[in-house]
Amino acid sequence: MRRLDRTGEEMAWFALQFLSLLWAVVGTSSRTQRSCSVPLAQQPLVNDLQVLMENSVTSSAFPNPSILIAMNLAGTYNLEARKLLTHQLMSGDTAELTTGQLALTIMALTSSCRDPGNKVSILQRQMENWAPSSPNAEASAFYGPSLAILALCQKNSEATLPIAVRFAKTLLVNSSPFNVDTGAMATLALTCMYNKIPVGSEEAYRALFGQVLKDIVENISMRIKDNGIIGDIYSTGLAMQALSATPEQPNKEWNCKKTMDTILDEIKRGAFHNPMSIAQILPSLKDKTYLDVPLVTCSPDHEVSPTLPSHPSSTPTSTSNITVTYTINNQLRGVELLFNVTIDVSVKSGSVLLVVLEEAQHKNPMFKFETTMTSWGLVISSINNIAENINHKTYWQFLSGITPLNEGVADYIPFNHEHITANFTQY
Ligand code: B12
Ligand SMILES: *[C@@H]1O[C@H](CO)[C@@H](O)[C@H](O)[C@H]1NC(C)=O
Ligand SMILES: *[C@@H]1O[C@H](CO)[C@@H](O)[C@H](O)[C@H]1NC(C)=O
Ligand SMILES: *[C@@H]1O[C@H](CO)[C@@H](O)[C@H](O)[C@H]1NC(C)=O
Ligand SMILES: *[C@@H]1O[C@H](CO)[C@@H](O)[C@H](O)[C@H]1NC(C)=O
Repeated sequence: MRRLDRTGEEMAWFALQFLSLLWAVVGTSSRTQRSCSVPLAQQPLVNDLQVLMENSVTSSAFPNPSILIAMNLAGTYNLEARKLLTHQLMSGDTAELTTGQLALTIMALTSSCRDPGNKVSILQRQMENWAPSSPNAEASAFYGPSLAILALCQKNSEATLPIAVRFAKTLLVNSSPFNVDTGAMATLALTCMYNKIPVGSEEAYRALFGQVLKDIVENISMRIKDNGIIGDIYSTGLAMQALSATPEQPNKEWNCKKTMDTILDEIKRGAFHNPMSIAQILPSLKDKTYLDVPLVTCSPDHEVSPTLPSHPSSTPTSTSNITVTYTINNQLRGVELLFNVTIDVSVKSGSVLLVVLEEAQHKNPMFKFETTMTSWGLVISSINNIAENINHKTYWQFLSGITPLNEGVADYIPFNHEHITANFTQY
């Protein structure tokens, strides 16, 4: 019996190998040799990260489509979480979503082998009416539309062609400062379109997409630092996807292994604990890109158990307090409302910045603030009655000294005597 089982297993294994070989030959458009893999010895680290992300899914949490995409691309461990999140996204109200969120939801449902139904036609209509807010819109204004073109391309590339052409031409003439996250997402979207234009049919379209891809990839490549980080550590995952999928290579060759090694070091350092940050890095750690979303196969009995993660509670219960200097500064709105005030607050060492804000608010009502929930967690949307405004492109930017923070208030841990400023500014 046992022998027979083994033979069956082996045959299945060989069949699988053969299939994946075939897949590799057929599906060359999204697979490339440019990718690099996580060394075997480091895989438990990546498993732990995935478990951390999957365990953030609860019935009360903000349903985050990026997490479902990452989970499905990586191969889900926690099938309950997958089921719950898929259900939440299936039954969520489409009308409340932005273009980018709708696109992510479509890709998430596709990655769970669900039919996104009329969500696709709704998104298509939104994109047919899309125009950048101004001729020189800030780069990040293209992030959501990039997601939309990627999702639509995967569903119906032919109908998406005119939309994508308009999008590409708009990108070509835009001259606002380059943004790595946005450039990476635009690269994935236009690579999908590029790959789906039949060779020889419409050379002009291929040339257009190729040209824009070349420009963006060159800009991404200029943001590669000596240690391999592309932009900052939180844009690197998306940039890796872009560089490994694009048909247009940058002039300067990208050392994928160096990038991978530094990211693994950052993971060890604990830099990726926010579930959304994991969702954006995990595909690259698993040698996948968002272009693989339509290729996910869903077999219900495919459950993988990771080696149980050992999570030593890395929060030493320190009793010492630190002092943080906190300034709120509005030089932008309402002549009679301008303020620039500073307070010193004492918080337990190891507290996140949000605790500093709460303590400041408690000590002086002028520091009162409001938050909004997003896929990355809490955003500070208003301080001292001055609120961010999309139409005015205003927001509260957080800085340490004069350097903008690269994490939000619920993740960033201030050090003793740090000077944090919340500055009301424009993007
Ligand atoms: C556009 C953008 C912004 C815009 C958002 C408004 C707008 N115009 O749409 C603005 C300029 C306001 C912004 C602000 C900040 N951002 Co920002 N932002 C982005 C970007 C490029 C795209 C987000 C997007 O459109 N997603 C697509 C839609 C469909 O998804 P969504 O979930 O609905 O998007 C919302 C959230 O992403 C949210 N958001 C944007 N940034 C941040 C940051 C934090 C900490 C939180 C909690 C939420 C949040 O705003 C989006 C629109 O509502 C991402 C890049 C990325 N890789 O995700 C960075 C990114 C999310 N931002 C980041 C950061 C650090 C910030 C700031 C903390 C910077 C600072 N020093 O002040 C502030 C937030 C401060 C605060 N008040 O709490 C980091 C987060 C990294 C991390 N580990 O937390 C990212 C990943 C950029 C990066 N590579 O470093 N951001
Ligand atoms: C990228 O860089 C080139 C010049 O190197 C520039 O012309 C182009 O507008 C930049 N931006 C984008 C989004 O490609
Ligand atoms: C705000 O106050 C700080 C000191 O409290 C000062 O250094 C800074 O120049 C002020 N900024 C403005 C714009 O007034
Ligand atoms: C230490 O920080 C906590 C908040 O984290 C605060 O409530 C407490 O008052 C502080 N202790 C001192 C001595 O300042
Ligand atoms: C704060 O915001 C104002 C208004 O946008 C801007 O002029 C100033 O340079 C900003 N300060 C810092 C330190 O970024």
